[in-house]
Amino acid sequence: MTDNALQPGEDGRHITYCRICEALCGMAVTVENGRITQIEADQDNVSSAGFICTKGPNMASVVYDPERILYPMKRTGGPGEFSRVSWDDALADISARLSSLRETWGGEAIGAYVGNPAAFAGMQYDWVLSFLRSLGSTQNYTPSAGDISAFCFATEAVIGPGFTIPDLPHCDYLLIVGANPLESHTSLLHAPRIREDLDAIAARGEVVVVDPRATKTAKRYTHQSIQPNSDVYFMAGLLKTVFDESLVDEEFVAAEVVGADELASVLAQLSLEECARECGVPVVDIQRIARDFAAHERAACYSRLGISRASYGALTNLLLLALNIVTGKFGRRGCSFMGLNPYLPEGFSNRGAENSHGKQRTRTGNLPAVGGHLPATVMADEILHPGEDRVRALLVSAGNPVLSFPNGTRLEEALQSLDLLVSLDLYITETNQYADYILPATSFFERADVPVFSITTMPRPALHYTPAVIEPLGEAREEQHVFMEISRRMGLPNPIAMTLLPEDLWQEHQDSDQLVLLDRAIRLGMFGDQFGDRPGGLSLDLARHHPHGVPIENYDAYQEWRRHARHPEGKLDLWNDTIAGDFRRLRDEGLRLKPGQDQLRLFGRRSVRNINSWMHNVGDLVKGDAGSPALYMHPDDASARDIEDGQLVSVAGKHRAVNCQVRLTPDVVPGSVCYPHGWGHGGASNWSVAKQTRGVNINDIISSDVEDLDPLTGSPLFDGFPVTISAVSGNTARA
Ligand SMILES: Nc1nc2c(c(=O)[nH]1)N[C@H]1C(S)=C(S)[C@@H](COP(=O)(O)OP(=O)(O)OC[C@H]3O[C@@H](n4cnc5c(=O)[nH]c(N)nc54)[C@H](O)[C@@H]3O)O[C@H]1N2
Ligand SMILES: Nc1nc2c(c(=O)[nH]1)N[C@H]1C(S)=C(S)[C@@H](COP(=O)(O)OP(=O)(O)OC[C@H]3O[C@@H](n4cnc5c(=O)[nH]c(N)nc54)[C@H](O)[C@@H]3O)O[C@H]1N2
Ligand code: SF4
Ligand SMILES: [Mo]
Repeated sequence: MTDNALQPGEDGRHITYCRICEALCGMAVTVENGRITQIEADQDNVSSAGFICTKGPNMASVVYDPERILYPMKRTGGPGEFSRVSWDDALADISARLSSLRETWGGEAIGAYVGNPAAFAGMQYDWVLSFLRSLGSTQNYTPSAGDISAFCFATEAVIGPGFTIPDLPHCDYLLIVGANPLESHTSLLHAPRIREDLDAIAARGEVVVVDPRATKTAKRYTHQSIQPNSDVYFMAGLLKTVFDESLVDEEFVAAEVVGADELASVLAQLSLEECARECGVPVVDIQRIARDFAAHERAACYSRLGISRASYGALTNLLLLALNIVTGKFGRRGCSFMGLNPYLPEGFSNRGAENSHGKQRTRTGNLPAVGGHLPATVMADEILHPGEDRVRALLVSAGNPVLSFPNGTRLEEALQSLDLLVSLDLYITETNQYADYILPATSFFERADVPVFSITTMPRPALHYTPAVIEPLGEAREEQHVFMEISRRMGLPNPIAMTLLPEDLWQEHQDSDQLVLLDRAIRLGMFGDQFGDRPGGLSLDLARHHPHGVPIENYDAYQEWRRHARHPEGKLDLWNDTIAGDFRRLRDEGLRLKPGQDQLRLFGRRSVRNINSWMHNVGDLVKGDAGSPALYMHPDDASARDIEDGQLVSVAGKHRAVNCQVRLTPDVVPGSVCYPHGWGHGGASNWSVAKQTRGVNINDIISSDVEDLDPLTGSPLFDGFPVTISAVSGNTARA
């Protein structure tokens, strides 16, 4: 029996890939008596070639966790008190209640929050949006404001929706600002063998890592320290140097760019000294990095979370993209370029499309949706704020916003005020303990998949298809089938057909699920087999016969952005009124949340042994220090406060405080402290192992007050929030 011919649950060695994070590492999974008994790296996966991290093999402990929810559950008592119901009863009641709420209050009464793991379940973000659209609702919340909104704001403004990525295989100088790919395994960039990529770039030239902490990535390459929440000044300083020292690629700018003059003229109003003072990077270092960057023909600047959840996160992302563009390091070999989207139809063009930013806004705080995603930062307010059009029912899939966003306590209050809360998850969590229904989702081993979003972030694109490795446990069901069934019972079109097909085909595809429709999209896409007209072209059938992945080669990747360019003449557009307005805000207000005299800037971190809030119930992943995160603090800041290593301290934000243990380390820049998110398990969640860990919920002390958010995205200040640290007597590490 060949590797890929196994049926789900059949004994043997199944080839698949991990979907915990964006690396999508190839896996070889042994199934015996229908159960997963071993998970190893797939040595032949065309992308990960034998790499796997510690979380991947531990996923079996999630699949078979005795605390996993395997049957539909209805709440029959207080938080966390559930009893088993049938799928039919659950779906009948949910559909009827949604229909009745919609009839009484209109579609806007129904909202959704779709969390991080949905990024690896086909097009879940898109078809949930379609589902809401079919109801007449715009209440679509995701973690984007804590993650990609700033990035997406910039890309959509300058080019059009899509993802720009560095050309790792050909780049000689990589400037990484605010990302830690050796521990996060990359984000908005699919490169499972990132360490080898970065080592090769460093051997050819240089990798510079701008980070307030000497992370694993920073330590391995050239580290440039910076103050949290100040990158807007750092990026402005780099660009200013580029303009002042004539490092602009004039030919490229003349041919492809509009708005560079406007950008140059606002930057002229800032001095390099001011930039250096604000970000803590000396003028000479800003100049050196700008010159080195410009001097390398094949250079790229890449960034992720570190610059995105800042007071000017959106503007910073725009400046970063502008740096790549005005130096001519865009759409060229070895530089930054737009990732391929093989699911778009052949001949696709985005010319003349409108920028969606700000077209939709929250009722409370007037914050914009970015790419159709509203900021979860104000979701609690949107539920609690009185009014005819408030959200009264919420569907939560693959998310735990009570822990992942600020002011979880207010969200808990809001969730309890809803008429209907439905969750699709693997566990009873801090969020869905309040649900009326918890519907059991499949783990990724229990479903077939193709990477839809990730493929657009691959410098070396490849199509990976995986069948399910095992049958769903208990009565677990795929999210797509649950949403399709609710739509059917409510008399609404199939949300997946709505996402992938023109309206005249919806009826015909009322029962088609996403694999069928994604196959159709890929076959009609620029590399597709065109249903036989282009033999050898892509189809899921082809991918099915190549379980280690099908590389997509022989095309000019660097020109992909032209299909996505919104500008009527296909230009890269660096200027608009929103950007001008944000520069005025910077000039008039500066950094609003600067720390006071005795305050420090709190920022976050990720470690290889955990993922956001949800693998903490796996004993092996939370042993020792891994289950007891500490507040990193510089020894100078500690001695100024009479704080010793290992001591319990209070970390006070604007409204609340938490207590945690301090670890002194010179790795964090003086003036800052560092603590990870996703901890503080409690309430009536059924994560008994996770509840024994000693981490606290750091989001308790970060503000979601509207005046503390980036007005262009609604992003909270996850990195750089001013906090006051003081010693606590006593010996418990729990707040
Ligand atoms: N302070 C601070 N806060 C942050 C961040 C930070 O850096 N600092 N990071 C932010 C970022 S980048 C993100 S993406 C968010 C994450 O925010 P969320 O997406 O809200 O939270 P997760 O912890 O990823 O929760 C995922 C949930 O999905 C469940 N789950 C796992 N697999 C599946 C599946 O296949 N199907 C279903 N239906 N459920 C599944 C898990 O049990 C868990 O309950 O957190 C944000 N919050
Ligand atoms: N092991 C593991 N992997 C993960 C996750 C996880 O929880 N655990 N989460 C996944 C998710 S949801 C995401 S979105 C990605 C994120 O992927 P990354 O963005 O690569 O992950 P982070 O470790 O948050 O990296 C952000 C870096 O920015 C730095 N930083 C903080 N503040 C600032 C600042 O003001 N300026 C600058 N220049 N740098 C700053 C931090 O010190 C950190 O090193 O990771 C994914 N991968
Ligand atoms: S890096 Fe780890 S968690 Fe991420 S895809 Fe690979 S094995 Fe899974
Ligand atoms: Mo994320």
